[in-house]
Amino acid sequence: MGVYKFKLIIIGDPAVGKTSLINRFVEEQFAPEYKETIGTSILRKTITLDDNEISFTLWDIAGQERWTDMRHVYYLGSHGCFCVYDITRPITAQHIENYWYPDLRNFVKKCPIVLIANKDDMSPALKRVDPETGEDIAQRIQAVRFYQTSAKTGSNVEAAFETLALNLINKDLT
Ligand code: G3D
Ligand code: MG
Repeated sequence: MGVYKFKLIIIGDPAVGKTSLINRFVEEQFAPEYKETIGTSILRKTITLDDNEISFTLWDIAGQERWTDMRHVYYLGSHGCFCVYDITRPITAQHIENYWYPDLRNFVKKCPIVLIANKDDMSPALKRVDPETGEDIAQRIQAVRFYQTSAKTGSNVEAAFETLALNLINKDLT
């Protein structure tokens, strides 16, 4: 039992659903605090998990995915990270390995990662990245877990956040 505060970041190509995932998780829609200088929205959410109170500060890169100048501010001090790709666009999954993961590790050496394939609600014909590919990428970037989520239906969104939180708490205890 304890009280925790974690900064989480969410990275991935434009339009994979980063903002939608955060909005789905933070149902109470407080006006997000927008930091114009660093192109980032910051939202807060507190949950109770196994008797622990966990306050998240969620940093949304908010349209500045290609803007690298202030990237170090975004990454600074993150405890955990979601890497998100769009299950209908294989290029966005490749970019996790070729771009986002190396970029993260340039700035944050160790924080745990949950890999997310978002838009799992799309019709099977449109889902062009299979789960095995997702699991392979997860292994190669040493993610603690891989989820297929839908920000639209909410499927697996809470599970992804809870997994990252539990990983951070357990890390804290050792
Ligand atoms: P980003 O923050 O990564 O750039 P957004 O992505 O959250 O802005 O989402 C980009 C588009 O994808 C949005 O559509 C959004 O509604 C849609 N989207 C996000 N998550 C899901 C999902 O799980 N399922 C489906 N079907 N669509 C999703 P628009 O049309 O508004 O651009
Ligand atoms: Mg966004």
